[in-house]
Amino acid sequence: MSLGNLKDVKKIRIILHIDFDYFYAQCEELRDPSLKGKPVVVCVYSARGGDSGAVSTSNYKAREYDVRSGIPIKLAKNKLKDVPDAMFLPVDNDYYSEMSDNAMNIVRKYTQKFELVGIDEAFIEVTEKLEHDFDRAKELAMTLKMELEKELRLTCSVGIAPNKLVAKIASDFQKPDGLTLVKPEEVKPFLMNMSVGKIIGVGKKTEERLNEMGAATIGELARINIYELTKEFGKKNGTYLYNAARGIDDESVVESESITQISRINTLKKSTNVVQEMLYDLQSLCKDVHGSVIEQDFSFKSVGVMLVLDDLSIKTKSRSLKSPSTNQDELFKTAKTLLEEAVGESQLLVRRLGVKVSELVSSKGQDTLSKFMTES
Ligand code: DCP
Ligand code: CA
Repeated sequence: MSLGNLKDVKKIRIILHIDFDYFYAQCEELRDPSLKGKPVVVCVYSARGGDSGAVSTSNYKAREYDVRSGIPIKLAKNKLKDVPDAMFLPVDNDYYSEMSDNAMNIVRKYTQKFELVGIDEAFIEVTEKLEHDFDRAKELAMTLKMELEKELRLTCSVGIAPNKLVAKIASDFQKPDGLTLVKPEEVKPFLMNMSVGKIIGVGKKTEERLNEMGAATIGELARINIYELTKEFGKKNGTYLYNAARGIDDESVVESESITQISRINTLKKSTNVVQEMLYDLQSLCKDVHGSVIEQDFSFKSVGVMLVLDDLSIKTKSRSLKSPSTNQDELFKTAKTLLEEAVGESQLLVRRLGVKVSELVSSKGQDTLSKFMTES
């Protein structure tokens, strides 16, 4: 290999886009496994009451009936009117955020170049870590998928490519539970027959306009010259489309703020308001949270508990410690006191129980942010 080529290899990045499958609906299946196999529709009911509002997302069974994000709930009910086991559930944003935190904390462990781009998607860059080796990136993605499945029972789809644009298209390529690797030399053929609507930022309007200009696929878009594109869409967007059609995208992975908390949540076998009956779960949640704290070299200065009560309302309590701790017993004792207080203040049964630690400090004594900044 000539020196020039070697330089080019050094410039090539390896970026993964991770996107969780039918996220809200998958979270619902997790807390109620009896939903599995049934069409599940997660709904944002509007204040007007009844069935007014829109579908937030649906699982893949419901998508077979063409029930998708954004359609009116009434229309979704109509499409599923002959399916007696179809389930319509209200959104539970707190729960999805908690699941997202847990999932993203696992993803973050794989690299410091982590960018959160939505509740259920993230980019990570592993170029240096894997010494420019795309085959190793595929192995890393498989390990990550396995860990997410084992720890949280969540499936996701992963795209691996030399840039964010192609990685995002790749993660969408084989959904659900997909893994698509697009090596630099495969970028052009991969994009060729893809619809222009797959390009990040190309919405319905732009897609229609491009279709009118003779570009239904990305390959056809690549045949339109830059002058025509900038004339139609302006300099910035025209240039973006021109580059995108060639699989070129230099956007860097922008590191998101580092971890601020670590939490775990469990559904109790039986709803109860007797603290004694929750201690086994509390102990196991504390053990998991503590394990994650130690694994990531943190100590914590604040402990919290979260209770999901029988009417699905949420009660939280937290307390700051005198000094940062790594002690599992201190975590358990504090969480137990908080649990007793929380249960004492409520008449309702507890359905789900969560434990959280926050105000994380790296074991070297620096706060989390400065630790990541000095290491990056
Ligand atoms: N979402 C929403 N309303 C939309 C689109 C999405 O409330 N119009 C929410 C619900 C989704 C989550 O955001 O679960 C993630 O959006 P995605 O577009 O990634 O869709 P899903 O994860 O549901 O499905 P997919 O398997 O296609 O990724
Ligand atoms: Ca998703």
